[in-house]
Amino acid sequence: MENIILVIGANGQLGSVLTGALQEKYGSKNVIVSDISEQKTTKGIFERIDATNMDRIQEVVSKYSVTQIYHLAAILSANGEANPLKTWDINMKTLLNVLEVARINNIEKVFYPSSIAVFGSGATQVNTPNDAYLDPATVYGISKVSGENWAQYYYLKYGLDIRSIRYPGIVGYQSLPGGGTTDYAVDIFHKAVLDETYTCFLSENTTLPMMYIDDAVNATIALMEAPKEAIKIRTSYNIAGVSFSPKEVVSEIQKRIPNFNIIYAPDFREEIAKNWPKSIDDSAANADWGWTPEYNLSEITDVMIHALNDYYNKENKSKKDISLCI
Ligand code: AKB
Repeated sequence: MENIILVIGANGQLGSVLTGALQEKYGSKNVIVSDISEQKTTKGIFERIDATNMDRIQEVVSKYSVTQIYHLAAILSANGEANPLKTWDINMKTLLNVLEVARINNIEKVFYPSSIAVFGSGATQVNTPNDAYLDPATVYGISKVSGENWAQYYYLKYGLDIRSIRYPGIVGYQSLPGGGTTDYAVDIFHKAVLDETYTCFLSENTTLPMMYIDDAVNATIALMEAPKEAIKIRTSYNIAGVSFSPKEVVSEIQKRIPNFNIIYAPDFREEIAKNWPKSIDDSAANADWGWTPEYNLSEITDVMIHALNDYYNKENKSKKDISLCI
């Protein structure tokens, strides 16, 4: 049977790059691109979906005889704190709608993104294990812990083949993140390339797990393509890339742009970050489906500065156009 993939939330930071990779792998005609906002970054078949509306998901699934769903829509950690009840409502309603549509339509596979935000002060912060105690301090984290458990419930109760990854902060030049605690690690490169001072909302020594976007995309596709019997964890897999602090990024940037300047003005996101791991134990992902990252901080810095220089030099673009630069 041919794979027909529906990507929900395809305009987001990960979605816009992952969708392109899926189109390349499975063919554009087999990937249905969807988002609550109009088509932005990717070409191909587009359907506007507000995932809080189950009937609309069902309509698109029926129209294209969808066999796989990647559900990427969510409100992230920092934005989520501005309106906790709305965040809970949207993050949970969209997931439950996807799970129900998947169950009713015998969807072959579902992908659900979780996050390092599931961890809180009860987890060891260095090399945080997959099965650490989960006591998140943000509503986004609470929704992801619940989502992981709902994923496992649908797997155990209905046999739905749902797979999940706990992403660290994602760094990429192709798209901007929206409302997360790790967003600084993208914003900083834009400011550096534009010769502007960056005001950082985290403290200089706040270390967080991060990952280059190509690694995140590769991990997602590797997990989804692994044989079913290899998937032993049905809540969510830890995956690690590289851990760094703002100070360490600055030092890498200054090797390439010596005049780059940063000011530290930590805000509420510092408190969120302080509760998250500094590094991640991803040995289960490695053992079960062969996960290994490729990019270290120096390589990430090279590729970000190179690509953003090209981007800004080319057409005198402004930062708000960045999502169009793939
Ligand atoms: C965020 O900062 O909220 C996200 C995440 C780690 O899930 N990037």
